[in-house]
Amino acid sequence: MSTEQIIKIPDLGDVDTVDVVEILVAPDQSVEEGAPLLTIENQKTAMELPAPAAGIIKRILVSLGDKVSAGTEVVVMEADTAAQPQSAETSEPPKPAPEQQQSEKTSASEKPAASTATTKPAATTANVKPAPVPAHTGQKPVSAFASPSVRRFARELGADITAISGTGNKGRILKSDVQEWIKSRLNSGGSGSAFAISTMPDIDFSKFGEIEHQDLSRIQKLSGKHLHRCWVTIPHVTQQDLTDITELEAFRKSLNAEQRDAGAKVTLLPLVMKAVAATLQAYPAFNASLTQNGEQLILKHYINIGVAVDTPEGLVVPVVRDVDKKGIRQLAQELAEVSQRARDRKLTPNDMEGGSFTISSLGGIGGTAFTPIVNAPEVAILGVSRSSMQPVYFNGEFVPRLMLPLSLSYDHRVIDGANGARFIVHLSRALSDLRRVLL
Ligand code: CAO
Repeated sequence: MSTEQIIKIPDLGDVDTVDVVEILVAPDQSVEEGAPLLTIENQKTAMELPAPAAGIIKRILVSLGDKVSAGTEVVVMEADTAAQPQSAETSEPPKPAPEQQQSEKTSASEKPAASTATTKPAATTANVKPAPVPAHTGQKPVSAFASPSVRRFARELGADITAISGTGNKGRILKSDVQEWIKSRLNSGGSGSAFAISTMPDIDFSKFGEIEHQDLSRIQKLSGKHLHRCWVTIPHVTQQDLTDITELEAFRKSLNAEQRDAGAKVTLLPLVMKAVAATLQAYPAFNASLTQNGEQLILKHYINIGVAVDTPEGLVVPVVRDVDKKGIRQLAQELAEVSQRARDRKLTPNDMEGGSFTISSLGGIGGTAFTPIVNAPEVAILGVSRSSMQPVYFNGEFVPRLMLPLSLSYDHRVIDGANGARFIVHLSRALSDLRRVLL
């Protein structure tokens, strides 16, 4: 047997009006006796309005944010009279939430009267009956098992209470569960989608064989955080090219032959820096930063190139300033000096700031291509791999040419693919014929 009941806001004591801050049920949903229907709240207190009996919700008569007072009709339900509990005197008193046990004084008389059309929640949070674990109705439970104070806490932090697993008695969600949930979301950068990044599980590798622990260096820890942030926040595209540096290498060798005993040896890198500077002048968006609101580009009228230097402590990126204004010998000298200071751990913070573009050269080591990570707030980075002699089809025959692999990564929010390709083609031409740098 079933009867339709209109649930009203009970006597609120001294309080005139309260806000409806949560609607915890939906039409056609089955509820158990005592299941929370709404959360109502004013400045001082929050409370749940429990179902007076088991039954099915027919209509919700209020909306979120509505102001309600004693006697306001809020929910219509069809109560299953066969399932109604025993009288208030004989039923178990409501259990306080674990975090409220110290202060609560509950009594059987505070239990909502199931046989009346209106129901009377207690006037303070301390007296609120906890919501039962949702019944297995086959419907997605709208309600989570948490006290009003925990719900309020979750709401204030923007946490989705229905997504939180409770570790309290019978799965009750505690304040600490909300805090843990927020913490894990912050760590994972979770977006709430099914593809949110979860943290790596802590694996006991000793199960599979002998292991040892090694501390990361201070530089590795610092650069690791920076690289991670760059990788997850910048949509990267890497454009590859292979450029003919046969003439450039001949020029480099002649430069070094000229200055056998004086000055720093000219490696490929100063020549690449010079060609990059000319290309940045032709494509200023690559020598820029995105404003924090993502709505403007800050174009820099200086060309300061950071150079990734491999040191025993880890990767550092000292900056060579005004590359466009300096000659190749001076750049070679500065590069040799700054990379030595990097390896001697003598760089100052000033040496590493103010870069507008970065070059990472692994050519002295080897490899054919890689994906350099954009060094934010810059928007592009050039990776240089090892040059090698390759057969190139030219004028009807294969000729041996020295080919240099380039890998240009850029921030796709700022640079589109066509400009990425134009930049690398321009750079490639400048490296193939350094006279173009003068244009
Ligand atoms: N192809 C072929 N040979 C190359 C080359 C290339 N692309 N680049 C350099 N070489 C050669 C040099 O000419 C030199 O040869 P010789 O001794 O015969 O003249 C040799 O390799 C060593 O050069 P180098 O690497 O010491 O000098 P450099 O000016 O090219 O680079 C520096 C300086 C500081 C960039 C480099 O030493 C370095 O640390 N590279 C690693 C950067 C890095 O770790 N990047 C990764 C970042 S992401 O984790």
